Amino acid sequence: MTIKNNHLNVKKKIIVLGGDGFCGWPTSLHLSNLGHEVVIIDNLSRRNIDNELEAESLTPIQSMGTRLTAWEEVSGNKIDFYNIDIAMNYDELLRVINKEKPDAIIHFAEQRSAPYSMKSSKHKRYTVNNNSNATHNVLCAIVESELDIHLVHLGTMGVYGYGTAGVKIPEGYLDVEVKTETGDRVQQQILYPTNPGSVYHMTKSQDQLLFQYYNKNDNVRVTDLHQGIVWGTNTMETKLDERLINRFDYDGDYGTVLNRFLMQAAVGYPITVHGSGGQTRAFIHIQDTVRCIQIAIENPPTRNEKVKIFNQMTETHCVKDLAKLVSELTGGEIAYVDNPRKEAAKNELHVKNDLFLSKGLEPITLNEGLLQEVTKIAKQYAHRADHAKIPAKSTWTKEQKPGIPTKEADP
Ligand code: NAD
Ligand code: USQ
Repeated sequence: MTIKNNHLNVKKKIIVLGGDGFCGWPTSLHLSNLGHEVVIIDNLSRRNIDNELEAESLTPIQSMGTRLTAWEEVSGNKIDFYNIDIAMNYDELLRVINKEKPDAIIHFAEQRSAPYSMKSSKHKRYTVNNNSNATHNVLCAIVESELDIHLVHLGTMGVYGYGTAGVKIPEGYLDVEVKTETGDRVQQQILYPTNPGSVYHMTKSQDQLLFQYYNKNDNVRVTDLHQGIVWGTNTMETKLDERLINRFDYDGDYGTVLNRFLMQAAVGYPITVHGSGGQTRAFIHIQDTVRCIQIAIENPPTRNEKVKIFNQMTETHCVKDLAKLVSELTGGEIAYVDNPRKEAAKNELHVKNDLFLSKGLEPITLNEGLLQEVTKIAKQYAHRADHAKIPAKSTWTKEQKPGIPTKEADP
C-alpha cells in the first residue's frame, strides 16, 4: 500500500544519477510516490567500495533488483534502472538521456566521503577523476542532447569552508563592492570564494565552475544544492517495507558524525569526538533532503537564469555538543580522540537558508527525531556492527594520527 503524498502539479520524467545511494534511493522513491516517472542510473560503485573497505551498511540493504521489485509491489510504480559509470561511459549516458528525454536530472553520482578521498594518492585520483568527469559528462550530454533539461546537483556546505569571519553564509553568491581604475565603486555578485577541506570537497568546488560555465555558454538550467551533513536513515517511503530500507554508514570513512555517534552509543562503543569537538557543521535530516529536492524540482530556473544555489541545511551544531546530547540520551561514554583531519579546532557557522524556508520547508529538528533514530535503527541492527570498522583511520597528512579511542584519551 502506497502512502498518499503531496499533490502533483506537473508530472515529470526524472533521471536520478546515483539513485542507489544514501540520498539517491529515498529521493527516487519520494519522487516516484509523488507520481513522477523515475529512472535510476548508478554503477553500484558505492557497494564495490564497501567490498574494498570490508565494511557494510548497518542496515541490511537489498540488491537493486530486490529494491525495485519491492517498490513496484508496494506502490504500483515502476522505476527503471541502468547500470552505467557516468564518469567513464559518456556514450551510454548520452544514449539513455536521448532515449528517456527527461525533464530533469538529479546528480548524486559522486564519491562523497572526505576521509575516503584522503586515504592515498590512488583514492585522491579516483575521487577527482570520478567526480569531475561525472559532472562534466552530464553537462556535455545535456548540451549534446539539445534537450532543455533542468540539472539538480547535490553540492556541499563544505565548499564555503567553515570559517565565516562573522559573515552569515549567503546562498551561493557574495555581494562585493570593487573599486574601478577610475576610482568608481561598482557592485558585483561573485560565487562565494571556496575553501575546501578535503580532496572530495575540492571536487565539489570545481563542480561549481563547470555549472557556471555551461550555464553561461549553453544556457543549461542548473540548481546546485549546498547540502549539510545528512543524518537519519529512513523516510516515509523507505519505511513501507523492510526491503526498501536505506543504507546507514557507520565505518570510519563513510559514517558521518551524527549517525556514527548514534550507532556508537547503541553498540556500547565510545563516542569519538575528533580533537576538542569545537568544529561546527550544518545538518539536515534525510526526510528533509528528499523534500528539498522535490522543492528544487518544482521550482526550476528559467532558461536565462544564472545557476540557482540553495543552502540545503536546517540547523548547525558543534561536534562536542552533539556528543553530549547523544551521551545524555543514551548514557554513552564520550572519548576525545586524535583528530585525523586537518581542520580548524573551533569555528563559528552562520548560514542563510531562507530560500527553502520561503518555499514551505518545515524542518525536522534534532530534538524531534533523535531518540527514535537511536531506538529504531541503531539498536535494532546493532548486532550487524563490526567494531573494528568504527575508528576513523584515514589521516589528512602523514603526521596525523587515527581517531582511535584509548582510556588515556578520555577527558
Ligand atoms: P552515496 O555514496 O551513498 O551515493 C552516491 C551514489 O552514486 C552511489 O550509489 C554510487 O554507486 C553512485 N556513483 C558514484 N559514482 C558514480 C559514477 N561514476 N557513475 C554512476 N554512479 C556513480 O552518497 P550520498 O550520501 O547519497 O550522497 C549523494 C550526493 O550528495 C553526493 O554527491 C554527496 O556529495 C552529496 N552530499 C551528501 C551528504 C551526506 O551527508 N551524505 C551531505 C552533503 C552532500
Ligand atoms: N567527526 C568527529 N567524530 C567522528 C566523525 C567525524 O568528531 O567520529 C567530525 C569531523 O572531524 C568533522 C565533522 O565531524 O569535523 C564532520 O565530519 P563528517 O564525516 O560527518 O562530515 P564531512 O566529512 O564533512 O562529510 C559529510 C558527507 C559529505 C558532505 C558533507 C557536508 O560525507 O558528502 O558533503 O558532510 S558538509 O560537512 O557540510 O561539508
